[in-house]
Amino acid sequence: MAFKKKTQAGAKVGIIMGSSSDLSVMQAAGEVLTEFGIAFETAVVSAHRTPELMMQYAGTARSRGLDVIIAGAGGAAHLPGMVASVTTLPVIGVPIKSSNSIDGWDSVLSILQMPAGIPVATVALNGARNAGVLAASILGTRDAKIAKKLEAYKVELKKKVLEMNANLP
Ligand code: RP5
Repeated sequence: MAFKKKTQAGAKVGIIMGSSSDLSVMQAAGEVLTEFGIAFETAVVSAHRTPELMMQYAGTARSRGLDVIIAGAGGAAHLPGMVASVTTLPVIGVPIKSSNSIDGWDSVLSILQMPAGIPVATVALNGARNAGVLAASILGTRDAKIAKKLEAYKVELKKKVLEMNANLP
């Protein structure tokens, strides 16, 4: 099945989402990966509306060179869990408060409450930025350059909090 996707050369992370309506949230994951110099690919893959495509995507992810998959979905958010059931790559799930979400809990619980043996590393509601940082951390376990960038990132975070203290009225 043909599908339109954007791929950077040597993509290590796959960012997928159930609908292009998820993109405004999911793009934060791509922004982080760009900050860390990690190549990624982006695609819309719907568990419910394109199940064959989802199977194809997840089934070929490792052989195509991906190391981590970030999957975002809203409402009855089955994409991350179903992808995790097909691939042995780590899957990070991003619950999204979408047009078909009641209040976001539906997406959170659909992604979080996986059966034993098929984990999805679930980040906060709309937490795509943390998904990107977590993907970088996974890659950083065997890539010293990424690990160094993560260290510098944490130093910056620390600085910002110290600045908050300095600027308290
Ligand atoms: C989910 O349904 C998608 O991940 C999206 O969050 C939500 C709404 O999809 P659209 O109706 O905007 O295509 O499967």
